[in-house]
Amino acid sequence: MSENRKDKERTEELREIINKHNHAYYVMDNPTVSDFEYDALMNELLALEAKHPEYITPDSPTQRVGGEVSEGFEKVTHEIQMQSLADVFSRDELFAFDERVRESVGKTEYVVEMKIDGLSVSLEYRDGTFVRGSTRGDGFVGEDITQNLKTIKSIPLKISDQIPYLEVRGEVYMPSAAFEKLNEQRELDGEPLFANPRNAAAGSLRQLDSRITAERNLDIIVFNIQRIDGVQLKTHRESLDFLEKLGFKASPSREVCADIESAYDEIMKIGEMRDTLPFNIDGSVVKVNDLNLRAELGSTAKTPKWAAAYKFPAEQKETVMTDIVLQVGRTGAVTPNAVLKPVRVDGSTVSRATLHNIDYIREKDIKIGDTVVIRKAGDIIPEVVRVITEKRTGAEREFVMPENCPVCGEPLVREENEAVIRCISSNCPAQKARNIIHFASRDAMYIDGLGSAIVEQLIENGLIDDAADLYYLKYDDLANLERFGDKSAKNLLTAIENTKQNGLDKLLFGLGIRHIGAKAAKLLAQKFLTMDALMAANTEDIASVYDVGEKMAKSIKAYFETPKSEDIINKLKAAGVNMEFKSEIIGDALSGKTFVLTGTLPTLKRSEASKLIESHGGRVSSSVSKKTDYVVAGEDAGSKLDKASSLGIKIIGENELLELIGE
Ligand code: 0OX
Repeated sequence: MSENRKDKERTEELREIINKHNHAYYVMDNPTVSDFEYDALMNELLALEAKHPEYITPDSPTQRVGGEVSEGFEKVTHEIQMQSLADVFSRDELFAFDERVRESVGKTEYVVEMKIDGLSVSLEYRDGTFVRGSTRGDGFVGEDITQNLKTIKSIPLKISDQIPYLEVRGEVYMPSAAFEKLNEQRELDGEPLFANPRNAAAGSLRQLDSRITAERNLDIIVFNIQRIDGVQLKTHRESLDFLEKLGFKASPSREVCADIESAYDEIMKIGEMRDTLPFNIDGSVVKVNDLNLRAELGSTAKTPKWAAAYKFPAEQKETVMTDIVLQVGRTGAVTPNAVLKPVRVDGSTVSRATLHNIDYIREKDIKIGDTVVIRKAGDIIPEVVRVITEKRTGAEREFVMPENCPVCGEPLVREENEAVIRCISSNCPAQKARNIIHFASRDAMYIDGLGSAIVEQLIENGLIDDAADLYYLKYDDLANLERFGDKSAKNLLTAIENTKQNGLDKLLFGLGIRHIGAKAAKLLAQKFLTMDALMAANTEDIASVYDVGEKMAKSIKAYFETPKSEDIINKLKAAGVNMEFKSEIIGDALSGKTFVLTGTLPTLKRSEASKLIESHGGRVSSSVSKKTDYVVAGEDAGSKLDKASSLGIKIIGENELLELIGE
C-alpha cells in the first residue's frame, strides 16, 4: 500500500476511535481510555492532518478546538419553526392542559422530561455529518453558531450515514460545577460575573472566537426531532431512545406516564431531584407521546398544543446565618452580608447573601444565628428574604453596625436620606484594591493578567497605592514576589505598558468616578477630546453632553477637585499615559457604504479589513443582501460570492478596497 493510502486509512481510523472515546466520555460519562492515551491518539491525528490537510473532514475531532474568529453570525431560517413552550404554574393549570388535549384527541400518554435551563439550539445533519447548528432566535430566524457548537464534545459530529437528513433540537447549558469555576476565575481576573449558568452559557455561545467557547465546558441535552428523513417513528419516547442510539445525550428523564395524574407525580419527583442534578432545571416538560396525535393537536401561533412546561418556582432555601460581615465596595458603600451555611440554590452553591443595608436588617428583624430563607433574584448576589422566627433558640444576637470602617478604621458616614453607609476615606485599602482592579478590568484599561489576587499582593508589598503607580512598577519589584517569575513579571509589565496608548474613554472609565460608566466615559471623551479640556469644563458644560446630565457632571467635578485625583492624573501624565480621545475614524471615503467580506484576502486579516473599512466610515455586515454595496472577496470565497453575483452586487478584491480609501 502506498504511504499516502496508509496515512489516509489511519486518519479515518483515528477519527473513528477518538469519536468513540469522546462519546463514551462526554455522552455516557464512562471513559474508555486514559487522558494520556487519548492525547497520544489526538496528537497522531493532528500530525497526519498537518501532513495532509486535504484529509481534514468537518467531522474530525480536531475540528472541535475552535478556529478562525468570525465577524458575525449568519442568519439561519428555521425550516421547522422552533416553538416555545406554554407555561403552567400549578397542578390545576396542568390538569386544564390535559383537559384541552383530551377534548381534542381523547386520552393519551405523556412523556415527562426535565426542563433544562439553558439555550435552545437546532442541529442539522446531512448524510450523517453535522453540517449546521443555530440558535433559536425568534423561532423563525436564528443565527449560525456551527463553529461554537462543534466545540461541545457531546454533540456528535458524525451519526449514521443512513439518515439523509436530521434536524434535532436541544438545550445548551453550563453544568453547575463549570459555572462556579468560571465565575471564580472571572472574580480573580477582575471581570464581571455571570448572574447564572444560563447567562454564562448564552455569553459563551455568542462568542465570535470559538476558542473561547471551547474553554467554557458547555454541554447539551437533546429533546426533540424537528425533522427526520428516511426513518418512521411513532412516539416521542421512541425518538428520544433513537437519538440516544445515534450518539446524542438525550433527555435523561423520559418516563412514559399513562395519564396526567402520574405525569404530575413524575413532575414532583423531578422537582425533588433538583438539588442533586449537575445542572440547573427550571421545571418539567410534559409532552404527548404519540406523534400522530401531536400532529392532530397542532399549534397555536407560538406554542405546540401537545406540550406544556411546568415551571418550578424560583428556589428559596432555608439555612443558618452564622455571621454578618461588612463589605466595603469600590465606592465606599458598606454593605452587610450574611455568612451562610452553604446551600445550593438554582444550580450553584451559596454561602453569602446580601442584607442590603442596616434598615433592611431592622425591618426584617434579622439576627446573627437566625435560620433564614434566601433566594436568588436575578442578581449575582442572593438575598436574605426573611427569618424563620419559629426556629429561634434564644441564642441569636442583635447585629450592631460599627461606627468605623472595618477595613481602614476611619469613621463611617450616613448621608441624609440615604440608606447606604459609606467609608469616605480616600486611603481605605478596600477601595484602593477595588479601584485598581476596576482600572485594569476589560472594559476599562484592560491590563491582561492583572486580577484581584495580584493587585492585593502588590498593595500588601507596598508597591502600589493607586492605579497610576502601576506605570512605575519595575521588573525587580515583581520578579522577587511570590507566584511571580521572570516570564510573568515581563508579561505584566508589557501588558501595563501597552495600555498607555489606550484612548481617553478607557482611561476615564478606569478612574472609577462615581456614576460614570463605560458609555458616559465614551460620550465625554468624544465631546471634550482631552483630559485637560474635561478638567477645565464647568458643571453645565459637562451636563449638556447628550445622555450625561447633572448627577454625572457633579460627580466628575467632585472627583477632579480632590487632591488625590489630581495626584493620580499627574502621575499618569508623567508616566506617558495617553490623555486624548483616539477617534477610530480616520477618513470618510467609505461613508454610507456597506461591505461584506468573504474568503481569505492576500494580505489583510479579516479583522484588519473590517477595522480599515470602519475607520473610513464604512460598515461591515456579515451577510449579503440588497443593501450590500461591495463584497470584498478573497481566495476560497464561498456562497456569499454566489449570492452577490445573483443580486448584481459589485465584487472587489483587496487591492480595489485599498484603492477606494486611497491607499
Ligand atoms: C428544555 C426543553 C425545551 C420541543 C418542541 C416544542 C417544545 N428546556 O429542557 N423544549 C422542549 O420541547 C420543545 N423540551 C425540553 N425538554
